[in-house]
Amino acid sequence: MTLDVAFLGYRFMGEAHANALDRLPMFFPDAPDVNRHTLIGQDEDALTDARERLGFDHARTEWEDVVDEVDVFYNLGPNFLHVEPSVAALEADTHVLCEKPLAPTLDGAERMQLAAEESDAHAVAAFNYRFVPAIQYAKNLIDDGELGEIRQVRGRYLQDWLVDPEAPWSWRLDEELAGSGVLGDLGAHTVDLVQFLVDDVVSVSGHLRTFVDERPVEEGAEETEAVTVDDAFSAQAELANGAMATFEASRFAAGHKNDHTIEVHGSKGSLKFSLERLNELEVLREGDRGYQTILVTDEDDPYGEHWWPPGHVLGWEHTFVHENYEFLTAVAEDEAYHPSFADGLRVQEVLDAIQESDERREWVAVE
Ligand code: SOE
Repeated sequence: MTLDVAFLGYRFMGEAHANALDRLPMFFPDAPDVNRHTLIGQDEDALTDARERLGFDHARTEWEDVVDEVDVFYNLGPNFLHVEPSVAALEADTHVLCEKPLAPTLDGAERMQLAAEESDAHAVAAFNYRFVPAIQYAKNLIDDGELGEIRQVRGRYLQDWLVDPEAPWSWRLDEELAGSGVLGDLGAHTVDLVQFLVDDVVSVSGHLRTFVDERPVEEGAEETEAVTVDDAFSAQAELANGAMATFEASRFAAGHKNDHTIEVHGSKGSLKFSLERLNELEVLREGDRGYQTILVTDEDDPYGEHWWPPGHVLGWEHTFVHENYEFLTAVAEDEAYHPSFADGLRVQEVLDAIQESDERREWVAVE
């Protein structure tokens, strides 16, 4: 089976997913064949260049003309373009993969999930970090009861690209366009991982801050634009299994480029994962006096047989290869796939509750 695909977006996420499609035939030869049908974007010059570079047959500026012409629609655009194109594609029974956060607002995410329920197509939320081999190894340990009853989880995601007050404004800093700031951009990943690894978040107490509320419209410009989203957030949470969780994310954490960390403590042991050392998992089992570092690159580790000999490590881009392999296989074989729009909505409900809790200055239950 050959799947015709369209991408909306050709920048960071467009490149990450195009690179993943390039890798599949060599390393995952049983993946379905993909035909890069149409690339969608607004800026005609950049689009023409990207069409060639990313290997698409056609380039179009209107997503409305494309969503029912292909088998699979990748929504890799900015957050404000997540809802309408994804809903239209699902109404045409076109399979959708949409980047995170699912939508700028809870309302938008609910509309997307409703469209997913009414469609015959797959509706998939792109949380690529579920596909880190060490994260899947951690999930297996937790599910097998190796850590016992899980009592505490700590997740944080730190970047530093906004520390400089002169760093220019972008759509990511605007509430209308992005929905929220670091909460949706980075917090969404951590909330998804905690819900994937341990359990659903059922109530939260959140705190959001904006440190710099105006930025130059572009590098070096005098003119400024308001920043209307959060620069950093922290939250404490209760999970459905009774565990305590804490979340933290920032784009102001000087020295941290892409530092995503999860720690889990159970009645029989603990684990630690850091995206900066993504081939490793630190595990402490009952009776151990310290953490042991496991290199998750063996042939029988998740996705290990597809890549290099043990110890020949993988990187950030491989998470997208694994994600695309699972997604396209689920589409071709009509199998269930997670994370789905329902999982994405569940994350959005948590993000919304964190924002509401900050506004109300009290704990909020996740509906
Ligand atoms: C930018 O903050 C960003 O690219 C996020 O949007 C991604 O989701 C994350 O994986 C890396 O950082």
